[in-house]
Amino acid sequence: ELVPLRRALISVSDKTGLEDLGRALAERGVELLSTGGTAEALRKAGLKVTDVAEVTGFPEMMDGRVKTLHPNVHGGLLALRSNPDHQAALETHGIGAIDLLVVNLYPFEETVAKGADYAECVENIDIGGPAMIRAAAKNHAFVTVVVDTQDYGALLAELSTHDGATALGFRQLMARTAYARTAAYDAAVSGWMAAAHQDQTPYRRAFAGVLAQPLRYGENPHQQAAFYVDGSARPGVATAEQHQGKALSYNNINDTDAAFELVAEFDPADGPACAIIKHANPCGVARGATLAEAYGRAFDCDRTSAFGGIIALNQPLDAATAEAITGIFTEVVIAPGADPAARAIFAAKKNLRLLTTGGLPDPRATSLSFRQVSGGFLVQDKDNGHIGPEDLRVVTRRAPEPGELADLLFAWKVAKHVKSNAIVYVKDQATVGVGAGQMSRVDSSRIAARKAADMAEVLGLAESPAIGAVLASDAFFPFADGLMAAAEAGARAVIQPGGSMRDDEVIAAADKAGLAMVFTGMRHFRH
Ligand code: 93A
Repeated sequence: ELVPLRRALISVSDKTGLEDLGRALAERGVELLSTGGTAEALRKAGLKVTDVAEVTGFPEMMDGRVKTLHPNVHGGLLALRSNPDHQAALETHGIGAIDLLVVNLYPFEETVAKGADYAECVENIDIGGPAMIRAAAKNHAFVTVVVDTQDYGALLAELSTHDGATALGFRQLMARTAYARTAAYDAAVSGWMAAAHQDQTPYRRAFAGVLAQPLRYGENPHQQAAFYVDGSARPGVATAEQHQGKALSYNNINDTDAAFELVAEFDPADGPACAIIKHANPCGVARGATLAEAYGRAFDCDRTSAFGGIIALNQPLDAATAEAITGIFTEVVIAPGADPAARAIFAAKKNLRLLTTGGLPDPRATSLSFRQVSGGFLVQDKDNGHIGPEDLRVVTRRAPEPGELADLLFAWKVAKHVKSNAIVYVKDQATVGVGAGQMSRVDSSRIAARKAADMAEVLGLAESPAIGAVLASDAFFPFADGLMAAAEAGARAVIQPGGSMRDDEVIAAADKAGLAMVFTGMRHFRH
């Protein structure tokens, strides 16, 4: 099972750690073969290298498109050392066996991420590299393949352990890693092409991400987990810079994403907004004259649930907001930026993570969302549906007043980010009661009203803030009961998709209670 390394082919775009690796291999007497740039770097380091062109008998040609695609390379990688016919073929054709392949690919993902044009992205699709990686990985019974600069250390440790050889277990591990890399690479190409050709339909493309970080555990401590990124440059949790605090957990990443995607619905040009998330649902969302006020109003919606929550802001964190946030325990704050005074205030809170993103994502941009089911996964367009005043249909005798209309649109944006069945009460651009994730809409309606009553109690208000508030429902009311619960709680206006068989009954109930109701014609299920 131990295979001694005699001959290595190194062809790397990322030259990190190359010199040390080349030297360590040379010291073990391993012969080095390399492609142009890699050979040059190794020679500069004073090492002896054979050019791949010498091995193939062809110069690297067509701007490097054809360098290693040759039987003298692929035969050397694929020949079974245990098979006499293969050994005879090597001999007949003068092909030397290759025991170690070290390749990292043209930086396709990075080229896309930096916004390169179409032709440059195409040129950065590596062909020879993946071909060699797949060949070497197939022949892992005899060949060692390394595709990540991070694994150089492990390779050298393996060689030390086995006196210049590798064990089968190590080669298998490296082969698995290698196929994961080529699969992810092709998926990145496929995903980029779909985007470049403006075809985001969730088929005719492959899906994969690049491992960004293994996580300490998953949703629960007995679950293993990892974070994969898709290479998109979109501002968000995957691309954010973390300034302090321990590493994000699985749940943190999930909740931070939910928080930031929600707050991004609120254009900073219209003023500051804040969203506080617990278990992927908002427990408070508000606008304010200042960012600190927006936070305070979001916090007031449900002070109990906000404890240990995740806060997203649509504008850079300032000192006043930072000060207010440190009043209770918060897991994560994510914002487009943070000024130095705010950073200084947070620095005293060691467990508070601060993430900055440099901007807000466009909530109307297209992308895909995934959900795992047993035996596969579902893919769909991300819900980037958007409703403006022009899309609304007034269905009641009374039309919403301007203030109500602004609150209805606010409530609708929030409802889109609440697990179904979602009922959201809003007053003066702040949530005052959220009912989430119930199996029956009328239960969500009752919970939202009860949360508003709780808010009155906690804040010592004379009456429930649901009185005179507006309400959004993510999907239609199938019966009048959910709407009647809202009217009883004091709601004055309702936004909902419409489309129930009993719309007439629901509209009649709204008219009877003096409510203004608008239909959006679009629903926002979120399961
Ligand atoms: O253009 S290629 O697909 N054609 C090839 O035959 C080939 N062989 C290796 N690119 C090819 N490579 C890639 O060149 C490797 O995957 C590596 O990323 C890069 C190293 O080139 P250099 O040694 O000149 O820096």
